Amino acid sequence: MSKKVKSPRFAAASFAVAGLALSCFTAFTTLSAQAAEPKELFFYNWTDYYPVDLLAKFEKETGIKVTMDGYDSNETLLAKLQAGGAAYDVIVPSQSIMRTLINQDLLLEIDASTLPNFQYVKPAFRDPGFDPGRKFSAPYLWGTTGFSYDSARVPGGKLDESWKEFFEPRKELQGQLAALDTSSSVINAASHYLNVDECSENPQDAKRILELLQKQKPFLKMYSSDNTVDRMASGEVIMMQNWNGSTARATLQKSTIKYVYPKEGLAMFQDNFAVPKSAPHPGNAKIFIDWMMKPENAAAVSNAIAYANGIQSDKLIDAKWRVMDAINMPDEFASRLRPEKECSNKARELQDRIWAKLKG
Ligand code: N2P
Repeated sequence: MSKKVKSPRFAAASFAVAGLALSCFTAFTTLSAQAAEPKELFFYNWTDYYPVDLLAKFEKETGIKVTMDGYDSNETLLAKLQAGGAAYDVIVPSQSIMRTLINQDLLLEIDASTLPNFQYVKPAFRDPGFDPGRKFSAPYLWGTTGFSYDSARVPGGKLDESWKEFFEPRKELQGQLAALDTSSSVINAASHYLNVDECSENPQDAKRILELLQKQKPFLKMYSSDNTVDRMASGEVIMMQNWNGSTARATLQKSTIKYVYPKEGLAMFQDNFAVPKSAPHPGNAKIFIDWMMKPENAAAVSNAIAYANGIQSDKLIDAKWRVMDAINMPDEFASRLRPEKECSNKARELQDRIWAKLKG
């Protein structure tokens, strides 16, 4: 009864009321000044991370037509932007690549806190360490990356709350599991299991991670970050590394599916809207980002795809999610959450090498 959807503990900031009134005025003039842009928007987002019917609502209300394209990792997003030439208006980076995007001058300053609907942002999401003052981003969804399994198909109906079940699977489950095809998610989980820093620059740590993953690989049916709801719900696999939202949706179709918060720790991500410097329609991007901070629109996303958002919209969230452990994390698991960190270039290169060797 006392369980609640938790907000990640990002640094909170107090909000000056006088500043807010001024900000709204600035935002209004900025938004109207850009009315001359063609009414289109290119949205580059994580796969299966935005309900299509909500896009239709946005198009109807604003007349701006949205084209949405998908990716499965921050690595892919970063590489696309670094390569240049990508024409996206709104992107969805996690906190773990925000500083890199800002430092490499890849983001447009949007001053999200001056947009009218910023008033609805939860205090814990207003002034995060990765983007002080929300100059470059607005909050979208947050969640965790654990693993899920079908309790009807495992021996004894229960697995331990440990990454051991996933990385060193029991005989009965070998060949019946999948890992995400998102290098940082796989490496983060392996690091947590081995108790090494996920941003380690030490080649010895990298070696241990690679060995663990190489030993696990023959037991995997696949690496895939697509179709994460249906793969579990259809029974194609018995266990898989999974995001909490995908698991929750699968659980609606098959109630025996469980989500595990491994005792060794699991990644917590906070995803954000941002606008690349190269965006062809920055004005439309701001209109979209502002529209998404309206509680009813943020809640529509959470209700459709089952991730918590950073907007004051808890009252609008469907009861069915509020009773599900994957979304409504039991209190005792809070200490297991590991907010995704921003790794150094050296650590990232090491991770790229692990991944290339594993997949090669
Ligand atoms: C779900 C995407 C989860 C986003 N398809 C993780 N940052």
